[in-house]
Amino acid sequence: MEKSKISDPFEKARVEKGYGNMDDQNDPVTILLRHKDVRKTAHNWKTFQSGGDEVGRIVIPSEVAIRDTRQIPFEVDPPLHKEFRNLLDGWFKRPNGEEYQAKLAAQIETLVNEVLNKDEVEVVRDFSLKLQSRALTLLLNTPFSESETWISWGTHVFRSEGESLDADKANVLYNYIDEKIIEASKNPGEDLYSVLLNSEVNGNKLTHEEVKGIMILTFAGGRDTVINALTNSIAYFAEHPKSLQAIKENPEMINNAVEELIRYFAPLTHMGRVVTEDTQVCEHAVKANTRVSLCWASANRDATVFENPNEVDFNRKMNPHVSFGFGTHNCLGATHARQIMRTLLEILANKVATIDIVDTDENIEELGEFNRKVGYNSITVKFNKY
Ligand code: EMZ
Repeated sequence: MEKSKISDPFEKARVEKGYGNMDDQNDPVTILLRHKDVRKTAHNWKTFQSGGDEVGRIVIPSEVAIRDTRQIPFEVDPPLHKEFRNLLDGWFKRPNGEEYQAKLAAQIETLVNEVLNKDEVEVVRDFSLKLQSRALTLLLNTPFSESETWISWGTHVFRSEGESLDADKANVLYNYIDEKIIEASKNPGEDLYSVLLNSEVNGNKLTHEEVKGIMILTFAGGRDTVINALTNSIAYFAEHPKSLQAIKENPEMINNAVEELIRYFAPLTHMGRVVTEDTQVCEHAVKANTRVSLCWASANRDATVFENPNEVDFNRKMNPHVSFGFGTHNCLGATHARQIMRTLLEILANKVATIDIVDTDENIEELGEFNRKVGYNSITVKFNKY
């Protein structure tokens, strides 16, 4: 089997019944698998809630045990959700700006030059994590040097090797953010902390806790997801050098290529919702106060929507993938993530002729009856110049 392949473990269950089951810390989850059901459920925020009292419960694995701060706007439902999105959307669309893009391209070019001069590179730690952390300094508008601290935290802020939830690690992030908020309130600058401290929602200044919730989401939500997207892209191009050449020859295909890679990789497998009343999904009864999950990874391979869903096809015409979620809670960081991917593809296509895979250790998620490869714990490659 190709090493870069991300197979679809959900197909049989998706076709036969439309859902699967998993346990998570004694709080079971009904995993919704069909594109239509996933979108419908994502839309229905009244019956399938993101907010609610138990902060961290919609994440799988649940973060109830390691987090008290509500991530905003991710764990807030309408109508308040909209107020926060209105406040944040403009800031998170800055990656569309020319100056931002030039800075991002310069960062990525430096990093690609660095790895081109090495014999072997472990991509997760020495490429993707660095790229993600450095790019985050642009999104937050903080000094570049902060990225050194973030890189030292490793790929996930709540998980460590061997531990799916690591409270000590989470506290490192919480303390860091607390400190930065206090600093910004004493000495306001032009970074996201300062901007938020100066903002109002519904006529009230944001509290420390609200700013913290937005910042935790910004750090956690776009971390392993972006790292998976970047690392999987490198693995893909290692095994499909012609696709990289095609991009070099036809740079106008980059946007489609990025959407297709993101569909195929689905860097975030699924996201939960808490059911507020007894109801039904795909003719299956679900009880109030249980959890369902919207399985983006499965929806993206639904053959009723995507032709040859298990193939990466940069010329795909219709691509209504749900890798950035769907409906109310569509990904706030999507503009940034897309810009990172586009820039990476452009620079790789121009500088890298081929990539050799030396060694891989896959990251397999265990989801009850399903096991899904989401990326790599590590993958060592050699980048070859033109
Ligand atoms: C949460 C989540 C958001 C969660 C879009 O996803 O990402 C996960 O990696 C975090 O653990 O807390 O931010």
